[in-house]
Amino acid sequence: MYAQEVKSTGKGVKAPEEMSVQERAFQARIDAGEKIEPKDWMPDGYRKNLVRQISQHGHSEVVGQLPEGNWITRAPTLERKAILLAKVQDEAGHGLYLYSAAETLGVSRADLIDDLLSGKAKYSSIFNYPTLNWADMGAVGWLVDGAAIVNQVALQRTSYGPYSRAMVRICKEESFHARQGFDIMMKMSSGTAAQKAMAQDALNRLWWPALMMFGPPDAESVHSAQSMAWKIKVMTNDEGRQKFVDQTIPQIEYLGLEVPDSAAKLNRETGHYSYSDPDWAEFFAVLKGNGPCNVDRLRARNIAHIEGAWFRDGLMAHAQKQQLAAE
Ligand code: FAQ
Repeated sequence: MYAQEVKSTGKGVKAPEEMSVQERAFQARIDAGEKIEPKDWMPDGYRKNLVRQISQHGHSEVVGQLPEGNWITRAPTLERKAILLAKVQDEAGHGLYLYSAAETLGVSRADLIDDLLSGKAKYSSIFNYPTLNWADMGAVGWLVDGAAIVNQVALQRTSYGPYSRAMVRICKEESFHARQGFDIMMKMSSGTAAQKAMAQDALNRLWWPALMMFGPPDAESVHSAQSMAWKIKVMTNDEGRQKFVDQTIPQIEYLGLEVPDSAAKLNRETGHYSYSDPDWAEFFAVLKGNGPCNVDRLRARNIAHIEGAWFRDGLMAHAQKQQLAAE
């Protein structure tokens, strides 16, 4: 059964007969649905792939604060401001859970952050798009957190224990985020004609980048085959994208807005919507650092890191003092 799966996933995944005894035992644990814990033996490739994915996930949460943080001081009411503030603060917390999960694999948080700041590590492409007005706060919460949830709900079943447990908590918070976004969209799309037009415009701009969040098409995904075999990922990029499209189009219709894709159509037999591909050339350009906000995002993170040095130093000095007192 497993051999067949491996052969069909292809792309560099070892067949059982090519595995060492240890690797076979490890794969058997994964196939049986067991969680792998930090002190368990694991193949180097599993560890590296997890560090890559978890740290980039963490970086996405941290950089993801910027497009919304930008609107906290301009929220239209005190209530909206408090909600947005709480949401952005949650994203910082998600970054911390994820960096902690990555650290259980033997890497240092400082090194991971250096990789983000130098531009070596990736973060989600979506955060390289600007948020131009208040309707974008609705569209980000609804579409971006909505897409993140589709992925993260599945990741609760990932094989690495600390990552999976971090996802459980993150998903609870993300569903509040998506609801607050949808609530903004409801208000705007049932408001004045100008407000409804703003909601439609935000949807039109963020729809395609939201589809790109799930990664390149399966045929071009570098890591999917091995990540699926190890259950680091539990659904493919295209499966996630389809789920998102299927859940979001009825919500667009409920809002009375137009689906930004004229080819989107429900297939009543399969229950799935067809949809057009986003512009993959644009996606790869954003990954290479050439999106509308890549330079600004990295600059903002670098400035925050430099300006926060005194705070980190203070925390370290306090921790050392406490340790000395305890000895
Ligand atoms: N953006 O082989 P694959 C959030 C890279 S959380 C940038 O298919 P994989 C919450 C990929 O890293 C959003 N890079 O990769 C929030 C790889 O490059 P590498 C983040 C991308 O890993 C809401 C290369 O392309 N969620 O938004 C993207 O198997 C609101 C080849 O691709 C997660 O990170 C992309 N969209 O599948 C926060 C979930 N797609 O590393 C604030 C965990 C691909 O070899 C406000 N991650 N790449 O240099 C995953 O599930 C996977 O990593 C995928 C990509 C599905 C994102």
